[in-house]
Amino acid sequence: LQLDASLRQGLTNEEFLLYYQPKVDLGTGRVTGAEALIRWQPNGELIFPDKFLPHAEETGLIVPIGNWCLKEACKQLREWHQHGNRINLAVNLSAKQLGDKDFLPFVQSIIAETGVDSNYLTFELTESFLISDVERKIELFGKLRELGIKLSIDDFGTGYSSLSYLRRIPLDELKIDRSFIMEVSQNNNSRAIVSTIIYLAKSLNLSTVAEGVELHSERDFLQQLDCTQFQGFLFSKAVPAEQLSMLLQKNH
Ligand code: G
Ligand code: G
Ligand code: MN
Ligand code: NA
Repeated sequence: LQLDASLRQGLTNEEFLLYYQPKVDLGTGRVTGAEALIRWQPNGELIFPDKFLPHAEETGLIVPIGNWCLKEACKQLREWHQHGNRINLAVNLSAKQLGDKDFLPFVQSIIAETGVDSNYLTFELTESFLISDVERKIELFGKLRELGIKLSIDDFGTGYSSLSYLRRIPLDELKIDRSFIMEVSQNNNSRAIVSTIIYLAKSLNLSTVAEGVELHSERDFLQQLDCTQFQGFLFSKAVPAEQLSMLLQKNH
């Protein structure tokens, strides 16, 4: 397939890059972290992941692409830390990446090679991860956490899994899906769902990140509920590494 060949070429020609969306602490208003988001720039034009990740996921190319992202993210995080910006960085993982036998040794080798402090790394997983092979994953998650890596559930509340995994899987964070945040100003049900997720997370000792915050009213609502952090256009969209560095300067 055409797209397949282009993506492979993209890897060899280093056409992928990472953008970073700031994560803002709702208590202090400071940028305490960021989420790495892949972009593809084959010929000047910036292509967003919805145009190529579903295909990469289908063909398995997500494994080398996702592994590239992880390594690039670790290099960048190490650089920020060297410049005194001790932020956290979240990386999205695909189920196929995590299912790869060599994933754990790969993570270990990246940490060793880049010299990154893995206590500042978060892996974002979707609920679909937790449908199959749960025992094996609990073991793997335990090993990742021994490395200091935090585990977060992305798009929380939109998947098909039951809540029972929350009892069994070692987690650190829930990310509340943008679809709920979008509606908190107009919809009582969305407000109830968001406050219940935050209450649930607190009871389980998990931190919470609200996604897609665009309005002051949304941020104020989340702050009242003691949500930990937010991401969204209200503060910033995803930006290139140099621009995130500038946002971090304003932190000081
Ligand atoms: O900002 P944006 O359009 O990039 O993000 C779209 C979605 O693409 C994200 O919600 C995320 O789930 C997915 N995504 C972005 N970067 C990566 C990545 O490096 N790996 C994986 N598996 N998914 C990613
Ligand atoms: O990891 P994930 O699926 O959540 O990626 C976030 C996606 O949501 C990206 O496509 C990103 O561009 C988008 N996004 C991030 N913040 C906002 C926001 O405040 N509003 C909207 N509409 N989209 C956002
Ligand atoms: Mn994410
Ligand atoms: Na998300």
